[in-house]
Amino acid sequence: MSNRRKFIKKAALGSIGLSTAYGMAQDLRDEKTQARGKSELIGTKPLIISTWNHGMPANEMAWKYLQEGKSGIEAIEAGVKIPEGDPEVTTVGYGGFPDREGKVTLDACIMDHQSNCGSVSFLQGIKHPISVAKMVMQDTPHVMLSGEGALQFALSKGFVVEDLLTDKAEKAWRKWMEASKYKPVINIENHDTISMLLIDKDGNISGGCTTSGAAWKMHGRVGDSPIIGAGLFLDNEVGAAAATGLGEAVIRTAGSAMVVELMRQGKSPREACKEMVERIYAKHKGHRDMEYLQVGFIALNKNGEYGGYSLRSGFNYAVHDQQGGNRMQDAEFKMAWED
Ligand code: SD4
Repeated sequence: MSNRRKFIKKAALGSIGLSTAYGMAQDLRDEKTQARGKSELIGTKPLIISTWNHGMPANEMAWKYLQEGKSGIEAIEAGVKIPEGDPEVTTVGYGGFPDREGKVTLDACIMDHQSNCGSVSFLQGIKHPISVAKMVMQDTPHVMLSGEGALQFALSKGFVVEDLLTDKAEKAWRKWMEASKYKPVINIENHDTISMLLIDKDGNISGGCTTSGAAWKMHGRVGDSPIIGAGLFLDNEVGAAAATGLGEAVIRTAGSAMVVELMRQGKSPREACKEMVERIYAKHKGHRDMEYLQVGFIALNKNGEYGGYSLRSGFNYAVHDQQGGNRMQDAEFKMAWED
């Protein structure tokens, strides 16, 4: 029997005997997963998915952590720290493109299978905002710390302030200043947040998201990425979703939370991401953001199905499981880049 069939059989067997109302809903979802068959992507647990090409090295590290028996949260943190620390990645952490005042300001959040979550926004001078977000989750009574307060908290935890503006990013900013027009270039300079979702071998889900946000944003601007429900959301009974793209559009529509709710109603991860993108498109017809609007979602569910969908072409994500190893997957999209 192929691993895939074994997995589906196991998923079906796992659902037998559940007697609560939730259990019945779970049964239905399992049948749906089987009925959807080959038209959907399905992996084996553990399964990790991450946005964009830098998801590959991030997945690799997260996978290593899971193999060593570390928790989902530890794996997420270790994974996304790779692009956070890479000066060549101009959209996350160190080396991220700055705001219009030349300041690198970072947003990040993390969430575990028990719905614990932590988040930092508008954080400056700290290379690994995901680690600060994790400490907000674990060591404070709060979910979200912002700006100066987030920085003070980080310092109290032993983080050190570093200059995150690389020569490359500074050069790009000075060039942008020549015309200083805010018109994010889709898929190139503005839309490469790393969002990572994983389901571990026991079926527990966790997720994280970290970004330097939209390049050339107004000082103080916070995007969707640190906002639980917008840039990231998960419900361990259902699945997880995360966003990339123009954060304002994702916040307006509570993007990731909605994708999870659509999965709860029985949609596959791909179908849920698609419906959310369609909804964002419909809501933004005639909106000034439409000219440069790009949004993409990735999602996975409890049964190991996963998928992604974006408004415009060019969005991809990295997938890692035992069966298929670490690989890139192009997301389906609504329209081509130039439309
Ligand atoms: C933001 N959503 O700050 C982020 C940017 C992004 O891929 O996703 N980049 O709006």
